[in-house]
Amino acid sequence: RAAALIFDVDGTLAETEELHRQAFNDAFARCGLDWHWDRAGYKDLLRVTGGKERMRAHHAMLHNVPPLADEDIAKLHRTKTALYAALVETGCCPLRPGVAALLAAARSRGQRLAIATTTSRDNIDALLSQALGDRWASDFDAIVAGDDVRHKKPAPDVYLETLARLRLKASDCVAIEDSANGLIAASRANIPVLITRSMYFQDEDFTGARLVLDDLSELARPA
Ligand code: XBP
Ligand code: MG
Repeated sequence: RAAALIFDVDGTLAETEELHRQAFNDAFARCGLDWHWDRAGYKDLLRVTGGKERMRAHHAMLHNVPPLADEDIAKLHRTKTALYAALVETGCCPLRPGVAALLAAARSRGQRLAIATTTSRDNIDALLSQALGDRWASDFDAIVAGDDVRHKKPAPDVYLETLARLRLKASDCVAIEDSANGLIAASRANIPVLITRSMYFQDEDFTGARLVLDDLSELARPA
């Protein structure tokens, strides 16, 4: 049995990407950009992890457009983050099946819990306060967000930082992820990976994962 479970957030704990997409599109409109990300385009853009990085990547593909300064990207991202929080706070994004039960079962077995994500601490807080209550963070021994580390997934940084904060060896943990980028990040940190397939990553290559599930309800069943 693993000493700790390390959870990705977007796609793993909840199907958040449609809310991220909506928040991006609303932020573009508010900031006077004529960008619009449809589902198919967003699926491709998800290869680039991190909202700021994703907008940069999109801008880099456009022709004959004025340059975007880092502060423009930062402002867009602040706008997007506020819009995302407002969406999440409506309560429209529950935890995925089996997540709450797995968290509870892990706690009762004495397993430690951690979060290793590309998104921001504000976004995790918006989602988990809504789903688990204001004191949600006290159940987690390490919470590492995208901007806490130098390189986002698929780099291993966020997982290495999580292991350092937990003071555990990689082989004593299990990472729970929904994307190939997440699988690569955890694998580069030598952490075994369990995949829970999400909406945008149904057809990803999950070679190297220990287990691939459609959702976590299977695991959370009482033994
Ligand atoms: C998800 C991401 C994030 C979100 C947007 O990664 O790549 O960029 O799409 O969030 P993970 P931000 O599943 O590892 O959390 O705009 O805050 O980056
Ligand atoms: Mg994810």
